[in-house]
Amino acid sequence: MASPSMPEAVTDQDRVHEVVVVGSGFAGLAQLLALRRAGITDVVLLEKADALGGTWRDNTYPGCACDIPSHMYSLSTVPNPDWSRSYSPQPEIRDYLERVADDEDLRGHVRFGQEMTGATWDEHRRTWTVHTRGGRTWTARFLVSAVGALHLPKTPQLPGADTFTGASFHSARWDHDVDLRGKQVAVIGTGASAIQFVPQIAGVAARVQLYQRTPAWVLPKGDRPLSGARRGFLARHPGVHRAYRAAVYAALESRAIGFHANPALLKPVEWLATKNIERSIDDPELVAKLTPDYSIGCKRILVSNDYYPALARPDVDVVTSGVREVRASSIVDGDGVEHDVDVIIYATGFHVTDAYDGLEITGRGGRTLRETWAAEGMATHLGMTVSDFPNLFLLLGPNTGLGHNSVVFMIECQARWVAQAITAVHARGMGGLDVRAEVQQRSNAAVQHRLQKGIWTRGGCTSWYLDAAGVNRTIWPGFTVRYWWETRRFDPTDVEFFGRAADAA
Ligand code: N01
Repeated sequence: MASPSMPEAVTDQDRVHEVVVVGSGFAGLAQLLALRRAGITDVVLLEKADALGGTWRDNTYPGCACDIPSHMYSLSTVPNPDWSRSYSPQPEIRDYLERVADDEDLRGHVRFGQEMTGATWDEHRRTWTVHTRGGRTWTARFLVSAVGALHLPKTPQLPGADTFTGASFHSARWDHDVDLRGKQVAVIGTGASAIQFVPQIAGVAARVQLYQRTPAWVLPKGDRPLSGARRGFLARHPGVHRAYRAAVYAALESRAIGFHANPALLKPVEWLATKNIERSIDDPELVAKLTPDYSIGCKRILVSNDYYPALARPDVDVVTSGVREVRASSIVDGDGVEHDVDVIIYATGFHVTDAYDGLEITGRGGRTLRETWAAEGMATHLGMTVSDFPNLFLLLGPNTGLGHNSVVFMIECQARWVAQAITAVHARGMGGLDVRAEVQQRSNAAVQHRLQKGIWTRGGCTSWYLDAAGVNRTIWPGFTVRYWWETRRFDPTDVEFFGRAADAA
């Protein structure tokens, strides 16, 4: 806010900030913390909504919870010994992020209601100008996009969907005003979101019709309440809590051996998942419908204790013939059978490899990120920097997602590296940095080479990990410890520094 003596023109919004961070989920908050630790405090965080939390604010569907153990799904610098369960429910994770902002005094950086629509690099001033919906602009020397990898819900255009007269919504925008009691509810999709909420609405709705295109591999979830005594003990003994976190991390990381190094090691896991179906469901026809025909790990492995029991209920139908047509109050399935429907819930995932397509991010030479990636694929260095987009950093960018461990770990590696990169610019008194094209090319080629050996390429499935050309642009192909190693120290020889800071805007 402008101080009384400050001319109107030099408001917080108009002046050149050191860093603008976009998004207030785990990534945005982790970035604020890492920048502060590096002594960089002139930072504004733009948040499109009126509350913090990113995906953990937006996803409020019944049963929404973490499918990674809670003690690894939190910031290492802001440990939380107080998780109530081994896999925490969404409200607890959202509250944790609110608490991080309060306890770490981060709220002063946040500007709510500021949705980035694009950003433009000014070569002369060596600044980024961020455009927000509503026509405002924000200017900074460095721009960190922490908008998230799974934040734009994807709703398929089913034939006739616009003629449907009942309620319909995407699971990531759950409409809590729609009362499902006694309704005929159609659920489209059987991914990580659907398997969490279907057990919650089964028995509430009169009937649930679950439209499954591809079955998921589902393992039992080792979810249990964590006792007050145990939580108190971890709170009193931070060293034990750190050791516990390390043990959970090691257990998760060991899964990577099967994913990356030797997919044959996943065979026993596949056997366990098959037994999980057979143990929960008696009907052989349903067992056959729910048994995937691709290798486990090719898509994200899901965990649940109540999904299969819900599907075994007499008031839940699994429809595998597809959706031929949506009518005013029904769905005609692929076999031509018409099902009455009052509510349609789309659990159909997110725009992932096209998540940046809607943002006009214009770098050097007036070329947008969308044009660059359309021409060359989503190539980056370490998922964070793109050549000809100087002073821009992407958090959870291409090929830094995980199928086996906590993305919060990746986020913290990135936030630290970004702070180091900005510090390196400052230390040299320069205006900015741009990753060398050959470094990006080498780095990207190495990632793609390793992906060829992984289960996602050889597992016999298609998934949202792949872009339109079938190239995996989502997953980090290796142990996360390798990513930590590659990002632990910013290497100044990877980039070109340019412009004396004194000459900049
Ligand atoms: O989405 P998905 P999600 N007609 O993309 C189907 C994270 N997450 O929201 O497999 C019919 O996995 C599609 O079918 P198919 C996590 O990373 C984390 O469930 O493409 N069906 C699939 O079954 C997760 O992986 C937590 O054949 C259509 C489903 O819709 C990611 O979010 C919790 C269709 C989409 O599944 C996404 O999960 C929840 C169509 N036209 C989510 N289009 C945590 O706990 C799509 N489908 C951390």
